[in-house]
Amino acid sequence: MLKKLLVTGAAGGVARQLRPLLTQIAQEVRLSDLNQIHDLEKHEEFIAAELSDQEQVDLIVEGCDGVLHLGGISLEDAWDKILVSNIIGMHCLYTSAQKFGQPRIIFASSNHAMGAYKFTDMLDAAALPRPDSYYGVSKAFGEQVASMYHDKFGQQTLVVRIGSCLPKPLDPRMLSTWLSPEDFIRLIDRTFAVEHLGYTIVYGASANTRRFWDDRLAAHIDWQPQDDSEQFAAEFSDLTPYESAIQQGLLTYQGGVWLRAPLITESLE
Ligand code: NAI
Ligand code: 15L
Repeated sequence: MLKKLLVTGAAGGVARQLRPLLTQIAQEVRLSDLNQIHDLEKHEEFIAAELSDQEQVDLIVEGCDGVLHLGGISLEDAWDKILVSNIIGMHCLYTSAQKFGQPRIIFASSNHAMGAYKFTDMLDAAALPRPDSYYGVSKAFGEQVASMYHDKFGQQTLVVRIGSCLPKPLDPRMLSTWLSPEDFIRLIDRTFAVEHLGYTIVYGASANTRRFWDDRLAAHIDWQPQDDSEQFAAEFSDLTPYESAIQQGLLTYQGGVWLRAPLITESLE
């Protein structure tokens, strides 16, 4: 068990689902975000930090023996916003980690780093990134930052290309991409328990019947997801047109509609 886990992006949707389960992972949890968190449990503390500010990131990383890096822009946005939170932020985090004992890092990458692959493609960790958005590009960049810090300095990271981490799938595509919060916790547990993590990439999806990702290249961490989104399939009234569109190659990209959406061009003011 970790002594102190840092969770960035702790005011966000994924952290909200994981927080009650993190007592399985660490004795103490340090939550950080731009936005304040008020409902702290006994084992939790909160420190506000801007991820692109090196001094602030130093303060949150110091004293932690593991990091769950969820912070950043989590959807497509203007390039300059993505640049600050996801690109500069990633550099600050890895710079701090080198100063403070190289805590293992879990980097919340995204399926949108691979979102231009087709639904009919079965991807593993050796597949090259094919981002579908500025956001996806920033996640591919983040993965490469983690890779470089591993090769140069031995920093260990789990890159998890999260599909859709929600209490349940919200549309038919998520029957393939859904990651239950419980399976995410199982993954976090394995990441900190395994003797040698190195630089490992996994696809963050539960054991879904319709999964299109293959995690055999990460077999050394022995993550065994247990949930299957098929239990929710009946909630989508008619899957037939959707399934036949996939079969005909019309439906299309693993990242859904993102590849075909226009880029957001207005800038930060
Ligand atoms: P979210 O948008 O709900 O939470 C992200 C948090 O990061 C927010 O609370 C925000 O205030 C904080 N943040 C943004 N920029 C910041 C900055 N510059 N400094 C400090 N804090 C900053 O996102 P969610 O859904 O919780 O996702 C968590 C992570 O997982 C994100 O990195 C996202 O890209 C990734 N992810 C999530 C998926 C999902 O299904 N929810 C799927 C794939 C990836
Ligand atoms: C993501 O990367 C987003 O952060 C999340 O909000 C969802 O859109 C998810 O991917 C998805 O593709 O379902």
